[in-house]
Amino acid sequence: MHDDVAIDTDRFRERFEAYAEFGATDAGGLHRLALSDADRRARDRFVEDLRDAGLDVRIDELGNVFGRYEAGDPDAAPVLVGSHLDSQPYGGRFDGQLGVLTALEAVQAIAESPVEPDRPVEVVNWTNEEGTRFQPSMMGSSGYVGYEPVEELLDATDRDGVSVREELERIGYDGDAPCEPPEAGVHSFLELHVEQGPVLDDEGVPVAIVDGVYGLSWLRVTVDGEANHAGPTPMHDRSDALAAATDAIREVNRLPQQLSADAVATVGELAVEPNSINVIPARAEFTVDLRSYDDDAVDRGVERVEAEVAAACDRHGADYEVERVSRHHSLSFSDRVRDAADRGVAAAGVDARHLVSGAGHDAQHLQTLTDAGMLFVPSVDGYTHTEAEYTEWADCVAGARAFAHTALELATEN
Ligand code: HGY
Ligand code: MN
Ligand code: MN
Repeated sequence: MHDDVAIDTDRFRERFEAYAEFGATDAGGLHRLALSDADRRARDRFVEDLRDAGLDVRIDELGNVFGRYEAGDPDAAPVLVGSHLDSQPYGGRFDGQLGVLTALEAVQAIAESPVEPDRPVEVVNWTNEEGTRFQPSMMGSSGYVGYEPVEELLDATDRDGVSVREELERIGYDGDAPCEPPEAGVHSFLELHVEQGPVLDDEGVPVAIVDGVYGLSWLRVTVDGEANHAGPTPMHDRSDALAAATDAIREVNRLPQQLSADAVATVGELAVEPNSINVIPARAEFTVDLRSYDDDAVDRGVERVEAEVAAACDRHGADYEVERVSRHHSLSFSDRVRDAADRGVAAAGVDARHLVSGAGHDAQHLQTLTDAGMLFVPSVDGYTHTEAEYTEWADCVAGARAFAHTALELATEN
């Protein structure tokens, strides 16, 4: 166990406040959609900080940004540490950003410590973790582990038809490095993230070691009816797309308790065409986000959503299409990283407990490639994906200390 890695709390805080300016909202949150100009400004500052820290910078085809600390055996598989800099629309400034800056600070603290790691350590900012502008979410890590083909991910488009490929070129992050692990493979991956739930804050515990992540399915449902005049068209003579969609959405919201104790379902997007006060809706499009730690419950949920959409459209004489946008499986993180985290937390002298994550994270892709794990710090009142997201700075520092010690455990274990 090492107890001589020190977080530079001034540097850490200064950086956090500086990055929080890139896409800052008036209410103290972040509006920094993937590959937007605000994302570019955060990326540019990140590259600058990596270089100032003496790290070798590499940008891959999907815009993932790596800073490599050349330590120990240069041919050894590196430890990867990091998270994402993109945010939700009007989201919080801790989700993702805290993880990237904690990883950078930890690597600098290790480099400044008397301990020489046995292997390189790479800091990473993963492209488009949130998946709000471009689907699927966790895009950069998905391409990196080979879960989805890089070419397909580059062709993903946003609501305006702009592709990932075009935006990467526009902001100058269409990197040359292949989007794949190094020849030597990856020794392990560690990510710090805000809990995005109330448990740590309720219990007054500063850090969690994450045991696993829920399974997740995203669906996009399109319902097509017939536009007509809202006045003279009798109710029995309509094919109202929005009425069919809302029938289905009501059933989607009743579904979780029929699936598993922890299942959740969310309809986050709804669009109506022509969206006119006196026209019967011709088209309604909505999304469904289904999650549970019980992966089978997610699959059963997808089947049930499709059945409820079919039944509602049948009742309303409407057509429909259900697109299965993405599917991420629930998983447990590796014992090796969780054990290193137990040692790291002890070395940092930080109180901790274990938790499972309802939110998706890049770490769940990395777990399919190597041994991965996560640390959480509290979200005050559990708020996240909103400007109200907040973590006490003392908890950010405790998390960074635990993270740095855990990363060092991984970088020096034989
Ligand atoms: O959807 C999620 O769980 C993550 O915030 N992208
Ligand atoms: Mn996140
Ligand atoms: Mn998020």
